[in-house]
This record gives sequence, C-alpha cells and structure tokens, in this order.
Amino acid sequence: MAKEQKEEENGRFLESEPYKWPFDGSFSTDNTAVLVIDMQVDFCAPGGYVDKMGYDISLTRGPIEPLQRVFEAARKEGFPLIHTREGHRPDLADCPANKRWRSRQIGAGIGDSGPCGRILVRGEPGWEIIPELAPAAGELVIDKPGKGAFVATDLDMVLRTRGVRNLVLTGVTTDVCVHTTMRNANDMGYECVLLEDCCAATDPLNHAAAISMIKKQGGVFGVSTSAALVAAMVASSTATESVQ
Ligand code: C5J
Repeated sequence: MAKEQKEEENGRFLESEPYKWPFDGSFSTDNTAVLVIDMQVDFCAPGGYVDKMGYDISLTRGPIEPLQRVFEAARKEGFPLIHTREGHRPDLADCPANKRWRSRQIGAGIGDSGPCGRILVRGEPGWEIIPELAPAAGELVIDKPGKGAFVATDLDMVLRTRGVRNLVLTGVTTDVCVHTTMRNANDMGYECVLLEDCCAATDPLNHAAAISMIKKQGGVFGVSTSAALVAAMVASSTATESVQ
C-alpha cells in the first residue's frame, strides 16, 4: 500500500482546503495544538470593546458553539488548547500611543472606563475570557499586548518546548488578530490551518475575504471547519488505539 494511502487510513490528516492538512500527514496530539484567540468579554459580550465600537457582537459570538464542540473533542482526545487574551498593563506602559489614539477616535478608548471596566486592560472584567469558553485547569493562557500572539509573549517558546508544529487557528477577529498570528506562525515554520466557523470578524465581508485569500497560491495556509477537526481528532485517537 502506498505510504500516502496508509497515512490517510490512519486518520493523520484533516479535511481542509486547498490541501489535506497538515501537509505531511503528521496530525497527532504530540505535535498539534488549537490556538483560541481573544474570545474575551471585550470582543464578544455586551458592553465590551467591540460593542462600544458599535459593531454587532452576534458576529463575534458566532464561533462560540462550534468552539465548544472543538473544546470537548480536544479535551477528550488529548489535543492541547491554548488561549490568548489581548490586553494592556493598567498603567498602559505597553500600549503604543497610536493604538490608544485610534481606539479613542471610534469611541472605545483603550484604558478608558466602560460597562466592563477599563477597556482592554488586564485584570478588568472585559479582559476575561467569556465563561462559555473558559480555559480548563492546566490549559495555557497567553497574554498579548498586540494583535499577533507571538509579539511580546512566550508563545513560540511554549510551543517549541511541547513539540508543537501544527497550529489550528480559531477565535476573533479573523481579519485582525487571527490573521496576524497565523501569518507570523507561517513565517516561523508552523503548519497552520484556520477553522472558518470558529472565527469571526466585525464585518462578514472581511471574514469572507480573510478566508478566501488564504486559499490562494496553492494554500498560503489551510482552511477547515470544526466538524472536520473533531472528526480528525476522533479518528486519530481510534488509529492510535488500533496500533496499540
Ligand atoms: C482587534 C482582535 N481587532 N482580537 N483584536 O483589535 O482581533
């Protein structure tokens, strides 16, 4: 039997566009992690940063249910979940002046008081991950001051130490923090796939464009769904059991 056919039967790939992911068929609990970007009150709940900017939070809440299914499967099958939170120090020492200025132009100034406490400030109610997707004990949470989860954090160190090289990207917003993180990860040599129903943007057209653009050039990265990931996780554990 051809090696490729054998690997497919062993469930080491995830159905994904434009190619089966990961490229080398190495999908396993040892080297694959799910990154959950910024599913925080500030992005997904009434009174938070996104709501204050006037966007429709039903969009950023869209990924909650598919993500709950992914969490359940990942926890059951032993795939690491890593969560991120965007937020700044209370003294805003890590908030560039232009970032704060821009947020104030749209009526949601970083560090200003709002219904969920000071906007995008660490330790405030708005900065917490929403209860529906709360990290379980022992799951890593990475605090980041910027859009990309690799800048000014120890995410790369943590992933390399665990042997992770395949990254499943989820969270909000597709076109900002998810894309920034995925583009950085790709350039650092990680094999990336984005789950389209587990991400959302403040504008559905931006979400659609962000999905479409990464399928170009033979797949700048892969695009898949929560259902495909859950199926691959279950298949991978079945394959491992049958080898034992
Ligand atoms: C933004 C994010 N949009 N998590 N952050 O400011 O996408």
